[in-house]
Amino acid sequence: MSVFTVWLAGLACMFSTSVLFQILVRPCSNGGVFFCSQSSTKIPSIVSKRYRTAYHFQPPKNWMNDPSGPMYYNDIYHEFYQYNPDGSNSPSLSYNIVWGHSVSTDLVNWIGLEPVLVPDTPSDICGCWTGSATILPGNQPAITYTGLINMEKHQVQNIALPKNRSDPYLREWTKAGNNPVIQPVIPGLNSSQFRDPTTGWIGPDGLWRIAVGADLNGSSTALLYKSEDFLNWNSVEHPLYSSNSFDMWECLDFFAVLSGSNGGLDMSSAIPNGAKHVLKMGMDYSDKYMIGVYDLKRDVFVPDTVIDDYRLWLRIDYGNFYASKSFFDSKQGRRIIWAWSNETDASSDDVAKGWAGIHSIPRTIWLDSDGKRLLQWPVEEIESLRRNEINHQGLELKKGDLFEIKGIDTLQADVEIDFELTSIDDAEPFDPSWLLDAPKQCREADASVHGGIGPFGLVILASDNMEEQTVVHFRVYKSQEKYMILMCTDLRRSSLRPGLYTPAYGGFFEFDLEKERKISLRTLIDRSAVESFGGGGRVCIMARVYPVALVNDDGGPHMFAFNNGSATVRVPQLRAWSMRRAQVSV
Ligand code: DQQ
Repeated sequence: MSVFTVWLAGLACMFSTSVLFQILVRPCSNGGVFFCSQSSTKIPSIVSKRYRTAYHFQPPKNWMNDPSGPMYYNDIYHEFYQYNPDGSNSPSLSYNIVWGHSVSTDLVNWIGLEPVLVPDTPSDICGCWTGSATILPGNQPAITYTGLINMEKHQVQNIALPKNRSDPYLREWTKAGNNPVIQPVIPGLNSSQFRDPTTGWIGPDGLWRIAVGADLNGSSTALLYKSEDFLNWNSVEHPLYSSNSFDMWECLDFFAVLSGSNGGLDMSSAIPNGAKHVLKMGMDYSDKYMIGVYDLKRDVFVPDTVIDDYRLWLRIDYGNFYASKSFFDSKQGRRIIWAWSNETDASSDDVAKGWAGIHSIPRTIWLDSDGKRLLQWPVEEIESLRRNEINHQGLELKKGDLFEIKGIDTLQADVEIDFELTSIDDAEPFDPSWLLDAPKQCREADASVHGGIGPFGLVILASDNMEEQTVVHFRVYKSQEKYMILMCTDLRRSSLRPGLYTPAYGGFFEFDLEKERKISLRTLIDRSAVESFGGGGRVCIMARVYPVALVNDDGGPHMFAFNNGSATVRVPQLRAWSMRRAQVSV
């Protein structure tokens, strides 16, 4: 089937198709190889409703950061979040931050409620920071959270319980009378780096446990605490896990997973034999994780592999995705994770816009059948927003080809595309040192650089003249016995607007191309949010973009599938939908 390069006409410069491609992906901007003309595009104000996401969660106004204590309780999903009630900037050093609250029955449409935790007691007087929720026996929900107790940022751990469990929305919460339930009294513990208690789990001795991230003698440590009643806590002499690779881990998450099953496990119940455990940690503004076992005798987490250099640790998401938190969804028997995605405009822009921060789409998360990495996929409920399906089959993308995807709302879309490799002989050699810095590889081998197999992928949110474009693409390399796929989301030409953070994000995943020739890509486009899932959710990349074309173009920005590698790539199936607006925090 032939592929159309639809915007040949109207371009100032005429080259052959493959060179044309380079013009299109390296347009009239810094670093571009081919220059057509300087941009004369007028940059409109960033204060435009068009940048506000339509189906990613955000409160009606102001600043939001970490998801805190997500849970499913009595038929309702609860989304708590770090919220600044006073404005759309990060409150200075997060002083006075509160727990915002929204509820949903479907993880798509949300009702905004009043904050549940505000700084009003000595144990949280300067801020109610991140924490978790646990469903205790007798269907009793409990929140564990960090309180900031003074301007020196000293941190303690607190408990809160619902005031009235028969209120279906759990609108009011009572702080425990014995707060703080945990103080930073361990020798060597830095009391200003001691926070974000996890969801509780029960050990074989019937006692509850939680972990708290801390800087202990300069090492990042998951401190372990035990309790009989969830109200009175004792520190355990040894940590759950610690590493000297970094000084502090934020927003720890500890959960069990079963290899070969995408079902979730409830940490409030006994974990079946053979389950693996995951320790997730926030560091350096990225969420990393280790897979291992929970040694019940020693009460420690033992990673399957210990890697000294944390740059090589696996990441939940390789983009703008931080402070993620997971929970067990007893309704569907799955584990769900979501995270904060910060704005990447200037903080003065956030003040002007009056809002800042969104949450990723809730994702089901599970362990791959080889036990080596987590897989993620948007919860199926999000598909209820799909409309106007378009479907293309049997496309063939030769080197330099672009295929325009038309007939859907390119600002609010869900795109699923399979790229089938016709041959794997052209794969270029893989250099293991690239694993240390995949974004660098995305910058150097970007979409305009011809490869053996790839780059191929999607160009989205592209302006009429292609000066602006966001590119999500893959490239295939051959390592000794396996194939390594690089997935990138390249924002470097995403906007003509000055003052934005526009990196190229990237991550690698192993893929058995001898067995499976199709590499899938799913991209959720939601105005200023671009959330992509590569290779069936092996690498996920969340990104924020502010194209001028999103405000200026009446016809809407363009979307293309492309290939710029020597090997022809087939697209056996391309399905895309417009996405309806969800009711978020009404
Ligand atoms: N944000 C919270 C902290 C957490 C940090 C404060 C991570 O509890 O460590 O808003 O983004």
